[in-house]
Amino acid sequence: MNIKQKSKKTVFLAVLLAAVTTVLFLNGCSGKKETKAADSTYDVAVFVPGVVAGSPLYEQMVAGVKQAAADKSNITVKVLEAGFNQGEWKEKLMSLAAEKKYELIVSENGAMPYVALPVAEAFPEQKFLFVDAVIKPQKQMYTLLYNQVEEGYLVGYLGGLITKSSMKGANTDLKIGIIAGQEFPAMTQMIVPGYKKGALAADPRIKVDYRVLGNWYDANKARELAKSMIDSGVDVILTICGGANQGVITAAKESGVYVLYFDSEQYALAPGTIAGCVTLTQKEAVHKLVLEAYSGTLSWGTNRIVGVKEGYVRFAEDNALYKKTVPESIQSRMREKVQALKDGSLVLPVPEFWKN
Ligand code: RBF
Repeated sequence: MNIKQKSKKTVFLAVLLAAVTTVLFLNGCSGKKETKAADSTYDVAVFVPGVVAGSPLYEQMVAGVKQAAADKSNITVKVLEAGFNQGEWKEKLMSLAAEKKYELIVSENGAMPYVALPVAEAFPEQKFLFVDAVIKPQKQMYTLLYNQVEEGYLVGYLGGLITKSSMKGANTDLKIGIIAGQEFPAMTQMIVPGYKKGALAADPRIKVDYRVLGNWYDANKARELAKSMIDSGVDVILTICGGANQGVITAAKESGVYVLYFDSEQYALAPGTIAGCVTLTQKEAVHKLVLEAYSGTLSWGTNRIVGVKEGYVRFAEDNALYKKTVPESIQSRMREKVQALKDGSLVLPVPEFWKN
């Protein structure tokens, strides 16, 4: 190769290198859209505000997204457990959105739409699906809120019927309990008031002992708390403290009293101890909503509130373990209440605060 040929080759290589660099650079700049066109995936991130294991609604949310991904081969799922330090959630959500990889971020609990507001502002293309939550219409968000007044009422009524019954574990005190992981608006304005109302519908003399654990994971502390309630005469406890629920179940089992379980059907965790489960069809809801978001039919900026009538809040009354634990006289009164909520002869609206 002579000098002329050599320099020709150098120029050619330089031009080629410049062209390749330009293409790579443009691809990098154009970001998500171009990459998406190339890989045509629909990427969903599930932001878990806590950990999945032991938290009934988080488990259902993840299962619902995974079911959507099983239906559509180009839906991908990443699950991010943001942990129990709530002060870190905003930053973690911001980082997730900053990846600009996910068409949809799915999360759950009443605090999350508010945590996400500044993130939505910073990333106006990012879409969010929040379940078990509500916020004023925001065009990047869809929220689904369950009527937890009804949900609390059904277990409160059952607790009331049990504490005044002659069931093996029921004492003569008319006292039932509720243990919450932490105090938050849905707890104080829907769940606890619903629970109390249900209990009083069973017998107006019933007292409700409401305690707050202070976290969603400490089963030992939950066990002690439950034990002290039981010692003071409580014979039925509604447990809503995520991974710490196990401690409440242990204390109840040891003392031969009853547990009411929230959000999912879990009689098998402690047959004979778990006397009633009220469930939310969150897995199905998330599955359906993710598919709608995927196909472009989800109407962003919508807030939906759903309850017993719409089939989203259910009392798990067909389970053999429930039928074995609770006498038929109580089962039939539960059926009547469920029917009353279905046919509208009993109306338990969510407070105005939630209706944006
Ligand atoms: N529920 C859980 O089961 N596990 C949790 O870790 C958990 N963390 C929560 C954190 C916040 C800030 C809020 C508002 C709620 C949390 N919940 C948790 C409650 C959950 O969203 C739901 O309200 C209850 O499970 C009752 O349906």
